[in-house]
Amino acid sequence: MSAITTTAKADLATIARAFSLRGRYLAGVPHGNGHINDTYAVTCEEHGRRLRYILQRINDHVFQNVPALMENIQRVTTHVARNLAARGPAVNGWQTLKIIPTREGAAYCRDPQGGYWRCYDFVENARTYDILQDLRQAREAARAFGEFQCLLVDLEGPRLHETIPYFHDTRRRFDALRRAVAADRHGRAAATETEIAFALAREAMVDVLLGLQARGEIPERITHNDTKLNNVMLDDTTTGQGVCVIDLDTVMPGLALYDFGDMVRSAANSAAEDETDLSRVRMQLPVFAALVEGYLASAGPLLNETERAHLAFAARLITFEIGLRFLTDFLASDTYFKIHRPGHNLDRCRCQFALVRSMETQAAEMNAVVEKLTS
Ligand code: ADP
Ligand code: GN1
Ligand code: MG
Repeated sequence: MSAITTTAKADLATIARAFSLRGRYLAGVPHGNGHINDTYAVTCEEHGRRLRYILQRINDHVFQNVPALMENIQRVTTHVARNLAARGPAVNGWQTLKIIPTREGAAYCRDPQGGYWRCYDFVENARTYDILQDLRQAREAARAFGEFQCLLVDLEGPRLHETIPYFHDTRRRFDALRRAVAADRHGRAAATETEIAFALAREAMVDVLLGLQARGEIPERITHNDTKLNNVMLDDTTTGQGVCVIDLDTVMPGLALYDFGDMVRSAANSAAEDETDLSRVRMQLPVFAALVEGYLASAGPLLNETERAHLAFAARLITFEIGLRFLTDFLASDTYFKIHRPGHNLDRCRCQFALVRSMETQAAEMNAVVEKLTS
């Protein structure tokens, strides 16, 4: 059922050896819960010491220009590393992802089937969470994503490549759903009438941030664009602090509000992203407040008044947008997001829409939190 392709163990060892890893290859095992790439933790041994790396097959169905994507990541990681070094040694234990080049010095290699592979240093003494454990984690995760935006404001050179054009164009996401419903190529629309009606009733939301951007009221910035909770590593030994922002495939021009919104979608949900008992799905206001607090602590000075005024709305919009995407993928017979059971994308969609509803009923409280923390 899972779209995870099984890479034979022997292949993984061969691919690992294409990179400049230290030590002797011991093992490689699937790692993490990403929906897009195939991720493996690789262990090597050097002088009796174990070292780990992340080896990833990049999803080239989703990312159609891998060389451009890797060029972005190289520029971004080099720039963040330089800015961190300028701040002095290991300020707050902050790190950036480090690309391990191939033995030929390239940022990625290809396997005999044409698959694209890259390798990163494993960020040790830290981990990601699919579900938030406490308010401190919310503050730390949001602070780290905000910090990441700050570290990129002075990125020099040409505009970054758009690795997925119109990624957060909610109007296009909405229209794509409408087209998928009309085509109904896999006969799945009848099972989703309630969700389709929920989506269509909220069309008015989809143009709000696009309109503000078109009118120049909110600026384009370099943003992460995939700020879900499990894309930031938090120290799991002593401090609990944000250590490293990962999953940089979608770092490109975007809106700060999309980044903030996706933090709320993924961290403030009281349940898992694919929870089927919708009575358990709720937007937790104290978590929202901790996210606002953490995000403002780092990115606050960057934001203009219009951005600040739309923080709560952005959370609702992005949750709606991801719900639209899960539903569209369900109707298209699950070709984009990895699934682990039949109907998985529909379950995810229902959960996102339940979260949207929860945010709608708490909109006034969410805005009051923002007002209090920004005044
Ligand atoms: P996807 O695009 O599929 O979400 P990610 O790049 O987010 O792929 O990687 C999937 C998971 O692997 C992450 O959520 C994280 O748990 C883990 N991971 C990724 N990169 C690293 C790294 N450099 N060090 C440690 N763990 C990592
Ligand atoms: C994907 O790659 P991952 O699992 O961190 C997706 C995001 C969605 C998210 C929903 C490139 O994120 O846009 O919000 O799933 N990434 C891409 O969980 O489409
Ligand atoms: Mg990820």
